[in-house]
Formats: sequence, structure tokens, C-alpha cells
Amino acid sequence: MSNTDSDNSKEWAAQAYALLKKRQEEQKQELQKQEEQKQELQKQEEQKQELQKQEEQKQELQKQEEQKQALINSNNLPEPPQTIPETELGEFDDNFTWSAMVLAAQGKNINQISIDEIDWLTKLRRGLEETRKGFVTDLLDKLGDDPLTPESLDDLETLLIRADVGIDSTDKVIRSLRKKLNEEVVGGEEGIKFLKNELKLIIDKPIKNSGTDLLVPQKGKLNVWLLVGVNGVGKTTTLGKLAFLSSRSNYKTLIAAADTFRAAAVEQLKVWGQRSNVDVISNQSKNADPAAVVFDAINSAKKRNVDLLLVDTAGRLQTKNNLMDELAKIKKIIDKKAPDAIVESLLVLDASQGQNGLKQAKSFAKSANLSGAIITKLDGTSRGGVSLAVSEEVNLPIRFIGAGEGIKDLRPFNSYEFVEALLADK
Ligand SMILES: Nc1nc2c(ncn2[C@@H]2O[C@H](COP(=O)(O)OP(=O)(O)OP(=O)(O)O)[C@@H](O)[C@H]2O)c(=O)[nH]1
Ligand SMILES: [Mg+2]
Repeated sequence: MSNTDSDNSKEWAAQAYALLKKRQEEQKQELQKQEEQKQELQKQEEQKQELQKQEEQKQELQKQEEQKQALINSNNLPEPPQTIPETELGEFDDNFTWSAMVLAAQGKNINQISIDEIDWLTKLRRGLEETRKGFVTDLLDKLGDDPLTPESLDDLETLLIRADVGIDSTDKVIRSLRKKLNEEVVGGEEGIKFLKNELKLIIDKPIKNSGTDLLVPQKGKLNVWLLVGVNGVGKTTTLGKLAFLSSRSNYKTLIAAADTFRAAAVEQLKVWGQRSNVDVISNQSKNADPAAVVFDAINSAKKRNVDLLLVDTAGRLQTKNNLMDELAKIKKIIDKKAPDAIVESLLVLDASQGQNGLKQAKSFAKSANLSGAIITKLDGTSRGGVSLAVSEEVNLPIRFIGAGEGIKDLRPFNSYEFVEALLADK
């Protein structure tokens, strides 16, 4: 975004805010109306029950028996799904304005934007604050309003490396900037704009090469998404968030608990499943074969006409070859049982692990046939720049990013939004 656009965009943001506020008010009124209707129905129901009670006194004994039976059975019933509260519209503040401006700059229609989108962009910008602190603030100081100099490029090089952007990506960006600088005078603001574009090009390259800008399940087919990655990077949490996104977008979704190493893994998944009302296929027995769980899950998915089967796998270390073999076995089962399925192997990477995470990514990419990456924990790390290194050095399209532990803290990756948040000037 340039400053020249910003007045229009601010106006746009104010309009968007008013619209969302109105929409939220209407939703609240609607909810209140529904609540009143519910209460009225409840009252009628209570009166009906009172009458029934009198009539049913004769059958009291039998009824008690039935109730007892129901109570016993209810122990085996799953918990009712938890409803996730709608996101509240926050203040009309700098966060809102920035988020709305980022949406406006992408040509979004004012009627199409949602509170969730604004909320996410706010989270993303806030999440990348630590990365910016050690990078952008210095960068803006150094570039300032003055034209770029060869010295400021040296500083920029150091800053990019420090933000874990990686040597290859940094080289690429600095080379382009140097070339531009040789040809013309580049002002500070123009320099930032050029830098943003260069970073975006790096991130977009593997996405463009994949032929798929936005990863969504294909309707009418079984889509199987495997989540792989080392211990604790956020596979299970990410899967829970994906299940929510998917079921909320009306894809019939199912979860396969193929992490059979960790005893608590299935329970953890069931909690996520309940939150978004998605079933979990598991095998509770000790040392169950993960491939067998996937086998059962595919059967179930076919029977239920599932659109998206999400497979949670164990945290595996690249040094333990048997774990890699297991992943291969899971893939073989999928190929055999569901040859028409569209399979995505998504590597989950913890941004806070910086270059270390990148090493893992490289070794995973070698042994597992990966098709994309999901970057997690972008909130509160100073190493958000590693996303660029993933794109440049591992050549994987980033499909989703996570910035928080909540169910809504994951969104499809959007390079424009990411770069704007990474280089936001406040
Ligand atoms: N702050 C933050 N924490 C996250 C995010 N994603 C996951 N976590 C946390 O990271 C921790 C590990 O997450 P899990 O989802 O259990 O990781 P995992 O890869 O499944 O771990 P294993 O199954 O043990 O290999 C949990 O405490 C999560 O809440 C994120 O985007 N932001
Ligand atoms: Mg897990």
C-alpha cells in the first residue's frame, strides 16, 4: 500500500466498520429473537410435560427404569458438539483500519468482508510483531526517507538474515535491489515497496509452480490430507483448526488418528473433533498400526461420502528411518484403497524453530513426497521470516499459516497479507 492510496482506503475502512457494526447488531437482534422464541417454546414444553406427568403416574415405575437406562447409556454417548462463539467486532482502531486497508488493496468488496477476516489480519500483524521488532523497525530507520545507498543495502542484508529469511532468499532480494539501484535513484518508500514485491515473488513461486493458488478439497472426490512433521510443531492443533475450517465450509470432514505412539494423542484429537462436530476414527489398542487406522478411516470415509479426510501422524524424526517407512506405508494404503483420492502431504513447521525447522523441512522433503507446508506459531516468534526460506530453499508452497492456539487461528496462506503484515510500519 502506498500513502497515496491510504486516504481512500481509510474512508473505505470507516464504511466497512459501519457496515460490519450494523450487521453485528442485526445478528444480535436476530439471536435475541431466537432466544425469546426458544424460551416461549420451552414454556409450552414445560406445560405439556406437567400434563403428561399427571397422566403418566401409573407408568411411573416403568419410566424410572427407562430413565435409569438412559443415564447408563449417556455415559457412552459423545459429548454434544461445542459451539464456537462468533467473533466480536473490536474497536474502530488502528488494527481495524490496517486490516481493512489490506483487504481493500486486494480489491475486496466492502459487502464481502467479514469480522473473522479483520480479526485474523489483526492477529497476523500482532503475531509478526516480534519478527518486525528485530527487522522492520531497524529497516525503516535505516532506509528512512532518504534514497537507498549501497551501505543501506548491506544493512538490509544483515537484517534479512537475522529475521531467518535465509541466505538464498536474501541474496536474491539484495541482488535485485542492487540492480535497481544501479539503474535509478530509489527512495525509501519505493525501496520498501520494491522489497515487499521481491519477497512476495519468492513466496509465490512454489505456489504458482504447483498450479493451485488456494488449496481446497475438490468436491465429488475423496481428498486426503496428511499432516506430517517432527514432535511438537503443532500437527494435531493444526488438524483441529483445519477440521473446523473445513466443516464450517460445508465439506464433509473426517479425522484419522494415525498417531498411535502417544497415548494422549487420540483424546487430544477427539476434543478438537467435538469442537467442530467432526468424527475421529481411531484404534485405542496399544501399538495399533497407524496404516490400519488409515485403512479403517478410508472405509468409513467412502461409506459416508466424505470430502476431506484429515490424517494426524506421529511426530517423527528424520533420523529414525522406521518412522519414515511408516509414512510410506500409510501412503501405500491410501494408494491401494483409494487410488482416485487427491492426496496432499503437508509438512507442518514451527516458525519459532527458525533455521533449525528449515533443516527438518529439507530432510523431510527428501524422504517424504511432500506437496505443501503449513507454518505454525507465527505469533510471538521473531523468526517469521523463515517462511521465505521454506519457499525458496525447500520449494514448497505454503498452504496455511497458524498464529495462535485457538480454533480460528489458522487461515489459508495469502502472500500479499503475509508480506504486508511482515513489513507493516507500526
Ligand atoms: N502459540 C501457538 N501455539 C501453537 C500453535 N500451534 C500449535 N501450538 C501449540 O504447540 C503445542 C504442540 O502442539 P501439537 O498440536 O500437540 O503438536 P504436534 O506436532 O501434534 O505434537 P506431537 O503429536 O507430540 O508430535 C501445543 O501446546 C499447541 O497449543 C500456534 O500457531 N501458536
Ligand atoms: Mg500430535
